[in-house]
Amino acid sequence: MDGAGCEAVRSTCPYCGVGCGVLLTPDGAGGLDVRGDPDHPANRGRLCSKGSALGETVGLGQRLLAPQIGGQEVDWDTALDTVAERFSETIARHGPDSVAFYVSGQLLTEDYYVANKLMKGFIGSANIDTNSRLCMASTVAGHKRAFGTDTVPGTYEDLEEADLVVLVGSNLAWCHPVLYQRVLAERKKRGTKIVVIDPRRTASCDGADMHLALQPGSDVALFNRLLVEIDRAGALDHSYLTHTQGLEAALEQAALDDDAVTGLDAAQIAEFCRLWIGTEKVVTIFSQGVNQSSSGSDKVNAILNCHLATGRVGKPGSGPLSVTGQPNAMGGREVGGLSNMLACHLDLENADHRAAVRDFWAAPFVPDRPGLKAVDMFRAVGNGRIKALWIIHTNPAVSMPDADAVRDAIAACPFTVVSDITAATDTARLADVLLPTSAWAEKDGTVTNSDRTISRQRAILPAPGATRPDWEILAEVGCRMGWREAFDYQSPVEIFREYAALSGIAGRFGRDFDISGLQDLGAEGYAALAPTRWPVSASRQGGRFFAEGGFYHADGKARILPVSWRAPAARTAPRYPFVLNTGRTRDQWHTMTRTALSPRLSAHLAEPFVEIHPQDARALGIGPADLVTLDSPQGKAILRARITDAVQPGQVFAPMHWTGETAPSARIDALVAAVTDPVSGQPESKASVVRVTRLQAAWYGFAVSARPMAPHVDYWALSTTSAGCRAELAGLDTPVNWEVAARRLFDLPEADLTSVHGPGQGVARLAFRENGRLVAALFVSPTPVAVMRDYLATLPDAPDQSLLSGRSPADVPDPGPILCSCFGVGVNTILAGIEDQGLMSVAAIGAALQAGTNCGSCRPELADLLTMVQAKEAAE
Ligand SMILES: Nc1nc2c(c(=O)[nH]1)N[C@H]1C(S)=C(S)[C@@H](COP(=O)(O)OP(=O)(O)OC[C@H]3O[C@@H](n4cnc5c(=O)[nH]c(N)nc54)[C@H](O)[C@@H]3O)O[C@H]1N2
Ligand SMILES: Nc1nc2c(c(=O)[nH]1)N[C@H]1C(S)=C(S)[C@@H](COP(=O)(O)OP(=O)(O)OC[C@H]3O[C@@H](n4cnc5c(=O)[nH]c(N)nc54)[C@H](O)[C@@H]3O)O[C@H]1N2
Ligand code: SF4
Ligand SMILES: [Mo]
Repeated sequence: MDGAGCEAVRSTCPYCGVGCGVLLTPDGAGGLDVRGDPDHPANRGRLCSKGSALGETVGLGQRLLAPQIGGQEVDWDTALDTVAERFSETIARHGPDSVAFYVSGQLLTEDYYVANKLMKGFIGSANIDTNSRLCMASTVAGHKRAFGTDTVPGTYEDLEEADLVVLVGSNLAWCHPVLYQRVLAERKKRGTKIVVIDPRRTASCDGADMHLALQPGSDVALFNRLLVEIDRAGALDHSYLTHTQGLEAALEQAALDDDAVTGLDAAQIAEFCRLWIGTEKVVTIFSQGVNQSSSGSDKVNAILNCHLATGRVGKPGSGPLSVTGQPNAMGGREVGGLSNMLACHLDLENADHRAAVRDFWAAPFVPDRPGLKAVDMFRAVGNGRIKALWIIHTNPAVSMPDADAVRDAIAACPFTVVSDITAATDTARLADVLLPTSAWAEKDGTVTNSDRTISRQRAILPAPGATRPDWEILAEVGCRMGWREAFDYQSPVEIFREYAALSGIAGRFGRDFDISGLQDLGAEGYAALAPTRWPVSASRQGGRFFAEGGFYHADGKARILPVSWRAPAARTAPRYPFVLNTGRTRDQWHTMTRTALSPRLSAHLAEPFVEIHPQDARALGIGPADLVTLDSPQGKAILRARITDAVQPGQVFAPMHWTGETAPSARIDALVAAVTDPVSGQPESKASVVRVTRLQAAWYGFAVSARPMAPHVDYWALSTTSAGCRAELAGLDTPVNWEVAARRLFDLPEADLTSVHGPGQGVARLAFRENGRLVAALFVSPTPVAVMRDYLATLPDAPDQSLLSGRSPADVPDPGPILCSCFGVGVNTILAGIEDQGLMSVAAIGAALQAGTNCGSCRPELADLLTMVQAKEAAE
């Protein structure tokens, strides 16, 4: 075991694209102790709340442990033979394009390589696409158009060198928290300036100098304005411009855009331009507010144009930095996971590239046209063109736009295989064949993070039950389809070596992705592989790209591309007057299959919600904690209203995380239109149109239980607590008998009941005991239930007389909603600290209450609370 301590194993966090190194130690009880790796260049020991809670998510309670066909457990031979036979049969009858793989930026590079080789080399179709289509496709397209290759020029160290960091459509504080901490640490030392460009005020704005709350989708107009101002200010870098072409046309086009569409005032735009132009060392970080747009590729190029025009590319402290979402989003792009690329940055359209890959793989045929991109792929599943589908490591029935239609398409597909770690997902429930895979802490491989650093993921826990790693399952199917020689891998290192050797061929074609320096890595070398930034070849090792030009278009020059602003595809109208923006919360990961297992992560925002401006809420008669219905032309959702001026009037924001498993009426992608960027095929997940109405619920409920609950009501949302689970409930009709309803909810036909009715019409409180021990409680009210939720969630430890009152006994103060998940510190505790102990800074809160002193992810929210209290005091 390499590194710190004799037992700790170095690995990589399986969540975001920051790619933090972790030190893992088994706790002896099936769990893991997780610490930040002080030697990993991405995080130097830091972790965010999600990384710190990894140990709470490795339990086996929800795991799928054996293959299933039609819901029945089978052995691996039966399952694998069935998959191989059905795919082979379908291909024989309907051709290779009648089958498809839909994979994930969370696969390890080795898994991805095998999936891509199987589809593009041997099945002979390019119908393999990945959830990176929903995530990074616009950046890939933008990079390729500008640079001739999909390459992030800079490195994370630029964040320490930059004097200005601009976040465009990135909530870095919540989505890449360790990078945000790196920027904040530097800001504290050197006063790095931060600008946030986002229609919504996010946690990332708390530490920022400027927040440009532009209109959704108007980024191109803003960056076109910046390009024009760069020219006007004489800030063009003429010597660097010799490495580029297209400036004149781009400037002409830019001048045609009217920056009024941003909705920002002219002074603010001017101030932003002045700051950007006047600061040589500027890093522009961009993410899903840019990519997930019907003009996503143009947004990317509008940003790259400004960096190219000023020569601020690949220099220490300056450059564009696309932050990748998933842990191996970058690796997937390198390995050719998208339906329009070959492995190692080789091009599907290039006959020489195709021939080289075909020869290297000894493959029968490499397709010469791109396969279906995600949205089109699921359309083809829906209309019957795709007849066999294999979904690996992703949950499209939740995360794809028009999710109800996608769910129906998967359900109707003649043959669907799903590889997952759990059967409890919206997608897995639709599978004909369900394949159990080993999870991150049980498997070996590599991932590449946002700054091209390849890190090892290392197995530390035994693979439970019959689970097997993804690469092995894919290779087994390849063998059984008749290509044993090509898929006879025994271990991930063999795959990695083959991949590295292929990248050498790409290098000889003059491609940038070349890791041939690692092609002779032995098992020991692979085991010990330290984080390594590519390229790794005889001529180059790591570093930045393009500081001296050297682009990958045939003439070696970058393209400054004329782009112009386009409004989002869906237009608001009297029937759908709101723009629906969607995204992430701090402590949940996508469809929650892992993070929702952690009580402390579940405590942060325990229920799906929609942010709505106070003015709009007032006009619609929506009060705090009301439930609202969102309708779009695609679908419908019920969510809790959070009234806040963080969103602009006419706009609402809802998280993407909730699913059929956790809150079936809150699957937000059911509302999102499947409109895509014409260049990248990436869906516009951030600008659908909706109608908002207050839900006229007859009753509201809050329930806690030591065991799983099975709600059957109009609205419910479940979350994990340290004692079991809790649920928010609501119904349109009041049950005739609350006792019957509660017993059914808790599945407690026999338990002893204590119940209190009133005070007031329709108020009921029911508590159930088994052997004298409290096991469940339900609180019902005709208005949203006001009880001390976080206190009650500690049941069964909660003393009962206080339980039925819904309040804690006087000597146990209610900590309020948990803000600091690492130390379980609640809002009320922090507020009391600020008011009673006079804590005046985030540091003082940390010193007195520990809040914010571990991962630091909650520091922006602590700062927000301080500002709120101070503003209140100032007003008094
Ligand atoms: N906690 C947490 N962290 C994560 C993830 C997670 O699930 N949970 N997922 C990971 C993944 S896969 C990804 S891709 C990243 C995503 O990371 P981010 O892109 O930072 O996250 P999002 O919340 O999707 O969107 C970012 C912001 O875009 C803004 N936005 C919407 N429309 C526009 C627009 O037109 N212009 C601009 N400028 N901004 C706009 C939204 O208001 C939102 O605040 O996060 C990664 N990290
Ligand atoms: N409205 C809206 N929709 C969005 C977005 C948005 O911002 N707004 N963001 C989009 C983006 S950027 C992304 S990246 C996607 C993410 O969306 P998804 O990829 O659908 O979300 P995850 O929950 O990460 O799904 C991963 C699945 O893999 C399973 N799994 C975990 N470990 C393993 C393993 O080792 N092997 C296998 N085979 N399975 C495993 C998990 O249990 C889970 O079911 O969502 C997209 N959808
Ligand atoms: S920032 Fe957090 S989620 Fe992202 S890799 Fe690091 S610890 Fe994991
Ligand atoms: Mo993503």
